[in-house]
Amino acid sequence: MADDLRQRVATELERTRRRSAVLTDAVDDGDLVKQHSPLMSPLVWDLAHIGNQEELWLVRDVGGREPVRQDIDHLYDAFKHARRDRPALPLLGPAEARAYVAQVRDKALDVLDRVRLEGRQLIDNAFAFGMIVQHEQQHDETMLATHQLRVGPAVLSAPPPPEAQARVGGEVLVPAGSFTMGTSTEAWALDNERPAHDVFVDAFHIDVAPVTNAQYAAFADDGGYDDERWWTTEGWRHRQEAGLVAPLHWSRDPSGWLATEFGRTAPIVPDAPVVHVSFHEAKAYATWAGRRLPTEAEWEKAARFDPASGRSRRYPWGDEDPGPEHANLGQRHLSPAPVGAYPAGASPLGVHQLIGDVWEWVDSDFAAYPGFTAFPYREYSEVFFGPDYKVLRGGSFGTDPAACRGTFRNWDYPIRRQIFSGFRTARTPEPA
Ligand code: AVJ
Ligand code: FE
Repeated sequence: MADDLRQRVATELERTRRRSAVLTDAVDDGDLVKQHSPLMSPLVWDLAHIGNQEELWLVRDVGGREPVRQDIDHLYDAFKHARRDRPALPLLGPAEARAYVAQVRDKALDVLDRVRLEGRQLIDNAFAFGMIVQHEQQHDETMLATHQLRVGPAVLSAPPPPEAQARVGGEVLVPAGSFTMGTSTEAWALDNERPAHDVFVDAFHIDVAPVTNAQYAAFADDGGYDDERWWTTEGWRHRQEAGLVAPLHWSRDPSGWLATEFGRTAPIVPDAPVVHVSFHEAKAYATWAGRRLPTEAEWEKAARFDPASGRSRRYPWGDEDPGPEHANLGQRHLSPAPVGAYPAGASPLGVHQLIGDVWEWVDSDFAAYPGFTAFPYREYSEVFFGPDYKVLRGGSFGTDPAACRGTFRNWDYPIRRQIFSGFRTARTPEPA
């Protein structure tokens, strides 16, 4: 049992490192140390930060071993230096960073071989390894967003996403009632997903699919960006200051809207979910459409609640881990898939593509669930709770299955859109 678990963890660490290598080997040293956007770290920072976190958590904490490079801890502490300031730090260079992460990995695997995985230590130690896998995957998604901002010829490639297999659209009614939100049993769930708790949710309608490029283009083409009525006060101020006219990476062409993805420019795919919109843009679209964004509880109920059994599932399709038939995850493709491409991933109420494709903004601040306790450290989630951050749910095409669950919560500032962010809309039924 313990050896099985050791093998699974080693496989996950290895698989995840291959992804980090793809993202950092695809570009030359100049591109690794360069800042592609003030919103992002140089890729070489993410790489060494991945190693430093693994050193802190697995080598020093779980393993009780001597530090490998205590002298560099401060350079890779995300709270010490803002992303925009990181290129000026005396960072490890590409070759040094690669050697460092490999050295840390050797030690972490040695810790994994010897660590106790029984009883209470099973939970704590296995979680530490699971958390490190998720942490690396999260930074891999961040590095993928950096690649999206990089200017120059394409260096990443992947097969196109599957085509639509079913015609999906419109909305479904989710009946009023309580459901279980969050989890107390999911082994790798982070502190902010815990504990499981019952939430009563009034009846609501929710879109069967994320808002598509064609739908979003209709808003832009209708002058949505120039009409203050659709925007919140804060959203309108940001739209004015930032000069927003379309999603990030869109451009206007006589033939219509184009989008640039990982160095390739092509007409927008009409029936694929819109990506690279901020919370403010998502909310303005919803208001223009006579609708609203779902709350976080509504989103999770639509994603997990099974009316037949009354229980919440791990994923919309059931309790099985995600497979390629369920959802567009893990950088298997380099763009969201058209709506209707994943009928096997739909929820019992018939809501599609809740997991994968695009992170979905919900109209909720990032807040603690009742009974929350910070684990393993306050800086993972607790310091971000409050009105500054909005929640995103469901994961994107760039999110690995290890870092994506029906309960997984992401968060960001409402102005951010360099992440793979989209949305779907909802509405409250009219009183009978
Ligand atoms: C959960 C994606 C908001 O990238 O800031 C990475 C994840 N935390 N290292 C982030 C994270 C620490 C986090 N997000
Ligand atoms: Fe990190």
